[in-house]
Amino acid sequence: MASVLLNRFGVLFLCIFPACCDTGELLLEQCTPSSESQGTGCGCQGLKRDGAVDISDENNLKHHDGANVYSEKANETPHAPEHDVRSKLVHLQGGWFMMGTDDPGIPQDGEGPQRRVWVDPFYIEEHEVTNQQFQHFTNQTGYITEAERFGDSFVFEGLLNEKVKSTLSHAVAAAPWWSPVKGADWRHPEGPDSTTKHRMNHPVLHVSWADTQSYCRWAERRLPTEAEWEFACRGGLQDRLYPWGNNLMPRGQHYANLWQGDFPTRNTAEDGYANTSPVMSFPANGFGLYDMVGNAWEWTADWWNIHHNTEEKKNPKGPESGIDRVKKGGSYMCHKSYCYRYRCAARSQNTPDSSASNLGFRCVSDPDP
Ligand SMILES: *[C@@H]1O[C@H](CO)[C@@H](O)[C@H](O)[C@H]1NC(C)=O
Ligand SMILES: [Ca+2]
Ligand SMILES: [Ca+2]
Repeated sequence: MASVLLNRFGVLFLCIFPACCDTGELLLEQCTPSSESQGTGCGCQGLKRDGAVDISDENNLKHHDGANVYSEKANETPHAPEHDVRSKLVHLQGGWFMMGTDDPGIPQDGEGPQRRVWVDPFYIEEHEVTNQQFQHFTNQTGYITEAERFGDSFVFEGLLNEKVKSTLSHAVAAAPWWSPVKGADWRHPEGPDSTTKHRMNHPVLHVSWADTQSYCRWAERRLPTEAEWEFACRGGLQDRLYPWGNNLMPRGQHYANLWQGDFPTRNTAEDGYANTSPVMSFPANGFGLYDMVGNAWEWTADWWNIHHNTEEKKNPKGPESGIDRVKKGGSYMCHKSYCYRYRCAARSQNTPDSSASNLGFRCVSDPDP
């Protein structure tokens, strides 16, 4: 049975895994952000939906299943090139690699210990799913995202205009720069007055974990496991912080869309972008993959858990159950001072129904049988 909890930020949320709720220790670790994580946290963990909203496991959305039944009368642009419809896939050989780190930037995120992990060969999309691609999917299927059903989504306040700001009811206490904005969704990333018209090649945002499942299934793909994502991020390098090495800015160049300046008040956008950037605006890693760190956070398939050991693992899929799903890579909002998570070993989490103005995804595919 589900139980409703009030966390210390005064945000109601539903714990659908009583084993977690019933254990004080687990509750502290998994159901509320730890106090230490605030200093370095994105505050993203505070993005819980109000208990008053029908916060739910995926099954509670069953009455919306009509939207998930893909329309036979597809409204597809007849001659859209395949790479506009779905991203190009890059083939990765897989194999053994060292996952995680023994020198964790944010130890309480469970970045360590470093461990030997095997991943089978797979294909991964070369860039984050774009607005254009997501629109193609919704045009064809009539799919309605969870943020559209809930009627709101989290937006970084620094991107809101005064009109929208004046309508805000409350922010997340631990992360006041996040506001639930009515009418914010993937088509309206900064609220009802905003549009993606000039950002069709930017990563789609405000997608929940269930939304990513629907998209990837439609694309005949799936979300990467955390291990696959991290293998892809590392681009064939060993024991490096970033997809390109250990130096954040080789030859003084920006290699990812991150935050420069002082978070959350001053974004100098020295890298060219205060918000998201068009995908592939920064150099690819050794595997030819773009924006693995920065631009939008990326959902993975795994449940969140911070306890790992050094035991060798083959194709790990994370815990069987959990409260939050793992996201990887950091976003355009990450600055070293508070969200040093634009590293391959870094990780963070959100409840699967969360959606926000810095969270997207990409899909992977298994080799043909
Ligand atoms: C989706 O449909 C709209 C309205 O018919 C159209 O303007 C748009 O180009 C379509 N987008 C894609 C990617 O097919
Ligand atoms: Ca930037
Ligand atoms: Ca990214």
